[in-house]
Amino acid sequence: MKIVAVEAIPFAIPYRKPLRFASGEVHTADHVLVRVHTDDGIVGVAEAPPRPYTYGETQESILAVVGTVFAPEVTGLSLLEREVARARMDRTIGNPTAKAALDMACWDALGRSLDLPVTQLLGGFTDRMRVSHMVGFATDEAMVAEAEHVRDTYGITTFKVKVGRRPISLDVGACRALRTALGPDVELYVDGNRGWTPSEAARALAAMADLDLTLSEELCPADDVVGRRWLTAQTPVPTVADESAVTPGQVTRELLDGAATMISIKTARTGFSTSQRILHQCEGMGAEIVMGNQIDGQIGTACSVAFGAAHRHSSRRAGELSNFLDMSDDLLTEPLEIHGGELAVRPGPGIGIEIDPDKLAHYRTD
Ligand code: MUC
Ligand code: MG
Repeated sequence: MKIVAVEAIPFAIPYRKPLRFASGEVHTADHVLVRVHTDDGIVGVAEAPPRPYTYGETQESILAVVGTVFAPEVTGLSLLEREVARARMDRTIGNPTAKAALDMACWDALGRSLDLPVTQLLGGFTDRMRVSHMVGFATDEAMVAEAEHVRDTYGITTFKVKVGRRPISLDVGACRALRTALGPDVELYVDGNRGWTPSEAARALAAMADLDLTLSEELCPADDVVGRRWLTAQTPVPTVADESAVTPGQVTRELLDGAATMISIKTARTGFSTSQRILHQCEGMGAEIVMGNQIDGQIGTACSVAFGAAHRHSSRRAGELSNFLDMSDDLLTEPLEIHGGELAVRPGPGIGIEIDPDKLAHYRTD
């Protein structure tokens, strides 16, 4: 169970339809595949999605930090020394998706070594999650058509609508069009990716008061310290901290400040080890959580559902597990499938996925 090598492989898979949101847009999944090799021939895998507009990482920076800093720090450790690996990686500030991918690849290798699914090692609560679909910026008609297609094809009835545009009336109109078209039985919530000021956010939420929004995520920047508290104190819609709550310390700050009432957990940025800390922290503080999506491919989505389904607290709400549907292809031998609005955890040891060598050879860019 000793780590003997770590590989970081860049790849690029185009999106059929780009995702647009207030802080950026994604046209290509230019991710990094991280592979951890052990002395007994086990290989654990995970992927890191660079999100420069959220964390400052790029594909090149992930390759560099894994190759030159993290790989030497974890090589020689046992897969059971995950706390040592985490402590060593934490000497380096930032780089959340690079650290997370390495952490999850180690868990995958551990599961494969023990011939047990990671989801059972983490908690084994259930074997599936309801899926929430993210609708990016487009015309009202295109956003409605996408949501209807996803509902009719995959049975998904929970939608996160990207907001944060200027003028705010664009987003208010889109949310109203979605509610009108989809009816009262679907769940709608919004994510602003820091696009609005607190006063714009307050006006927009007031204008949408009749739309039965269940959550409002990251409507304005974390540095709007007083404004976020002011907003959270006045809105009856729970406020979710996403990119403002990437570390356990930031989670504490957001919740104790009254800047947010709920937390989005993304395994793509906190792996399994730190996500589990944040999950327990939120449970202890009485804060609900959402399993978020870092615009993950199928590898990242398999990680997210393995984690989300493993715990009661993370499996209560629909998880954001459908962004991979917009990719033109992926690297797995067996694609993930959403049926009846649910995604099942992959059976099998580790995360339960296998990389198709031909697809990797085709899409790798090194
Ligand atoms: C989300 O929930 O914000 C968009 C940017 C990012 O960092 O994650 C996505 C989805
Ligand atoms: Mg978000």
